[in-house]
Amino acid sequence: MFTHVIVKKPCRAMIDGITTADLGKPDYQLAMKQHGDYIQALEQCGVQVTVLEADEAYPDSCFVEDTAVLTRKFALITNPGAPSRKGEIASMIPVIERFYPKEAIEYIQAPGTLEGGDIMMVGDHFYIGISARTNREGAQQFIRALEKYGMSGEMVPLHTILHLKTGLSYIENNNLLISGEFLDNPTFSQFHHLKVAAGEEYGANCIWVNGKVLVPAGYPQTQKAIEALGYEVLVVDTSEYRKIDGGLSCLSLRF
Ligand code: CIR
Repeated sequence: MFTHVIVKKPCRAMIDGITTADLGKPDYQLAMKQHGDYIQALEQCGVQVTVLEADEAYPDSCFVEDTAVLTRKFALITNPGAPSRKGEIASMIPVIERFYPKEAIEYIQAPGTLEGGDIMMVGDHFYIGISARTNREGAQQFIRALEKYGMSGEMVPLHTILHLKTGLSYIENNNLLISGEFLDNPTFSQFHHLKVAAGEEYGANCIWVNGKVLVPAGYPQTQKAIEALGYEVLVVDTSEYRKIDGGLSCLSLRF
């Protein structure tokens, strides 16, 4: 169960966030409204939401998931692989220190890089995507930290997608939303697969929060498949974040 969530409001500069999508620039006002709806959905899941003010210096800073990995035993401050995002860490450290004692905060050190979007938690085991943003050195540092606290991690090389959780979401009870390059990956064969339908790939990024699942608006087959398993689904529109390669998981840290 999660008790806390941290989010950061999008800044006006978000319209210049890093993107590979060809969907045009985000509408900032609509993004703000969607952010408010996202917070409301999280509150419905019974968590206390800490809302950080926008940081105009960093266009992608609303995607707080990439700056830290919050486990039940320790916090990891990352070193984002995207050069324009490295500076986001500085303002997150004091926030994480409100929730974790200093001796339970670990850091990814250069040349290691790691972004939280590449980390998928399954109990005390963590899958780590090796991507354009997270390198093997960063993953090894994280695995060493996990082992220090009696947990474990393993690497999953990525081929085409941005982050591990762009294409995979663990929604507990052995259920895994899975798409694209992961479908035939034996690493995930022990999970019950919910295959994301062709054309709904963006819907693979959902979040489980205390028994409910937040699903992006506009992915009806994915939504139905999750509901069919008995989950209560909360639909949240993230259209403006999709334009800068962001989704539901990227917008929060859940712990
Ligand atoms: C970026 O490219 O870094 C942002 N525009 C999107 C980050 C998405 N974060 C995530 O999947 N965890």
